[in-house]
Amino acid sequence: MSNDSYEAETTAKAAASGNAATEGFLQRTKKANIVADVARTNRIATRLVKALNDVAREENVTYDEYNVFKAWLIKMGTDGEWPLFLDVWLEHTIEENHNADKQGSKGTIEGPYYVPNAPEHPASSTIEMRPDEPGTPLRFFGQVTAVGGAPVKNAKIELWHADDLGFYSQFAPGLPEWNLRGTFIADNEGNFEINTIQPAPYQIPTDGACGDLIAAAGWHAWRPAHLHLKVSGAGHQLITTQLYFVGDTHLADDVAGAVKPELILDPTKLDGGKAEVRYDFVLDPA
Ligand code: MBD
Ligand code: FE
Repeated sequence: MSNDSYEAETTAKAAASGNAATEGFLQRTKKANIVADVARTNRIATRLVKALNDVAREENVTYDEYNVFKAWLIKMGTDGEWPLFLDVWLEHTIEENHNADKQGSKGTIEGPYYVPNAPEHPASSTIEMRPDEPGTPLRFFGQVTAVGGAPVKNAKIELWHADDLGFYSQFAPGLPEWNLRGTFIADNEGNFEINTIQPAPYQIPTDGACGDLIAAAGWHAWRPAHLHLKVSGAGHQLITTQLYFVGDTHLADDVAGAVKPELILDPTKLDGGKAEVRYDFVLDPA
């Protein structure tokens, strides 16, 4: 790859990726699905407002602190970082609620960088990447079955992940549109084999409102390296998940709280610096 595109990636700005995530979210969200249940809205909104006031009272929050908070919330909007903030610090609880009754594979959060309709490929394929894509080549393969063990014929595996510098295509400058994003159609037995590269540990943008909070509170911005997946099949429920890598420094302190023991891969190292790992997905009935 050219030095130009490296430079473009490393000059990625929080507001650019934040606003791209905000735009994508607004385009995909079906506002018609919102159910105006006044009693439920009343209960949840009342509890949220009370929680804020409890903290303000118990911590004796001053006007100076209140104004810093107000300015920070405004910045969150102008940086487009509401999706990032919510997906990092709240989505894991929503995901637990959503998948509580599932028997099949563990899910975890989607995060802010999913893009639908990535280019489709057959069961055994290489994901779109640059000719000299940096990183350890990874052969990721497995089978998609139903809870009872029956293969899910032609299951759909959507995979997206960061590159070796921790950047996502369409959210950092200088990357091809579908770099390290693809939709793979498993064979008649639900088998798939995807060639990609191992992503790098990932730091959420530090130069926007979320980064301001992290710095001010003395937290860190790291997520362990991860593959994002959506796996689905006819007659089955879609599962959104992520897979991590054994030994990663940030498995135990993911800023997004989205690691589960069932989601940690232990790839086999092969000759020539390559790695391979099997992961089978189990889908719940629709
Ligand atoms: C990511 O790549 C991610 O997966 C999450 C959850 C938040 C920010 C960036
Ligand atoms: Fe991610």
